[in-house]
Amino acid sequence: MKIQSAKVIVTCPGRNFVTLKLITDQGVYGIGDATLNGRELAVVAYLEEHVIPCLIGMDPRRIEDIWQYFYRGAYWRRGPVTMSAIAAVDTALWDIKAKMAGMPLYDLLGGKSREGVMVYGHANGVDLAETVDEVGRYIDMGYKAIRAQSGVPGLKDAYGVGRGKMYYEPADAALPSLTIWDTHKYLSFVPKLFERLREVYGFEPHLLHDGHHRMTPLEAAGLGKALEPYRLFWLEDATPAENQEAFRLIRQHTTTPLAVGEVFNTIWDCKDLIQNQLIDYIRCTVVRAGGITHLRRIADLAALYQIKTGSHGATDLSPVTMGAALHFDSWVPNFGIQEYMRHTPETDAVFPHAYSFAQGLLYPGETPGHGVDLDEAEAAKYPYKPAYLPVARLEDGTMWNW
Ligand code: EZ4
Ligand code: CO
Repeated sequence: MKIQSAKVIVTCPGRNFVTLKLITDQGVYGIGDATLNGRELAVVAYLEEHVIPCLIGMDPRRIEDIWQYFYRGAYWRRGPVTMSAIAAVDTALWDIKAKMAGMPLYDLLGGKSREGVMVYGHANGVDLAETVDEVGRYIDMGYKAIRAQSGVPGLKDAYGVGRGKMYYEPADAALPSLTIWDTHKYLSFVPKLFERLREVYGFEPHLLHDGHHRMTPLEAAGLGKALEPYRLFWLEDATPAENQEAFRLIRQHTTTPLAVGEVFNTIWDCKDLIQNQLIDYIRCTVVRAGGITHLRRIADLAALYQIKTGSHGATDLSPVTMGAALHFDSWVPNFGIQEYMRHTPETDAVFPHAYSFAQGLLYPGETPGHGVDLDEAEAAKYPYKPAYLPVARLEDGTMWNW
C-alpha cells in the first residue's frame, strides 16, 4: 500500500483552515488539519515543499515510522510550523488506518472509556452583567462547564470578548489589530465576576477562566488564591510557560486548578510541568502537538502524575481537529474536559462531520476513521484571506502578551 498523492487545501469559510488530504493507491484517503492561526501559509509551504515530496510512495500503514521520519528526519525539531505539519500527516494516516479497519478511530486507539465527552463552551460579555447572562444562556443550552471571560471596567479590550455573539473569532483583521491591556484593572475585577456567577448559578456548573498568558507568576498566584472560594474547574494559561518552573510559584500559593498547553508543540514543552505536578490539566491538542501519535505520549506521561487532559478546541482548530480530538477524548483514560467553540454553519458545510452535541457532551460518531471529511467544491468557494490575531500593548505602549 502506498501514498499516491497528497494535496493541501486552504479555505476561508469565515476564517482560514489548512487541510491535508492523503490519497492512497487503494482509493482510501485520509484528512488532517494543519491550521496555524495567523501563520497558515508557512505550514502550507512546509507541507507542499518539504513533506509531500518525501511522503509520496510511503506505506501509509507505518504511522509511527512516518512520524519519526518527519520529526527526527528534519533535523530541525519542534516548533509550531513543523509540528502542525507533522500533526496533519499523522491525523490523516490514523484516519486512513481506521477507515481500512472499518472502525471509528476511538476503537482503534483502544476503545471507548466513556459514553460522551464533556465540553466547555465560551461565555463572553462586554461587562459583568452581560457575562452573567451569557453563562445562563450556556446553562440553558445544556452545557455542564462554561468558560467565562468579560470586558474589564476601564479597559477598552479584554481577551475573549467577542464582537459577535455565537462565534467568537479574534483573528479578524488583515493586519494585527492593537489592543490595550492593564493587569491591575483585570485583577481587581475577575474575583467579582466569579463571586456573582456563584451567587446566581450556585456551585453545580463547572466554571473556567483563561488568563491568556498575561499575568506574572506572582499575580497569577494572587488571582488563584482570590478565586478559591468560587471553586473554578481551572485557571488557564495563568502565566507564560516557556519557563515551566514559573508555575511552581503559583502552585505554592493556591489550590485553584491550573491548566496550560494550548501553545505547546511537544512533550518537552510540558515535561517539567507534568513531572513536578505543577499543573492539573494539560491542554495540548491534536493539530498543535504532532497528531494522535504524539498527543498519546503526552497524555500517558500526564497520567502518571494524575494530570488530566483538557484539549484546546477553539474555532481556529478545524472540525478535523475537533473530530480527531473527540475520538482521542473518548479513549484516553485520564480525560478531563474538551474545549468546544462552535464553528459557523459555513465551516460545518465545508467539513461534513459525524460528531454531535447533546446535553453538554460531544459524541465522536460511529463513522470509520475520525469521521470528518472535506467538501472540496464547498471549500473552493472561500479563498484564503489574510487574518491575524491581535497584538497587545500596555497603556504606556509596552508590548505585552495578547
Ligand atoms: O486565543 O485559539 O482557550 N482558548 C484560547 C483561544 C486562543 C486561540 C488563538 O488562536 O485561548 O481562544
Ligand atoms: Co486559552
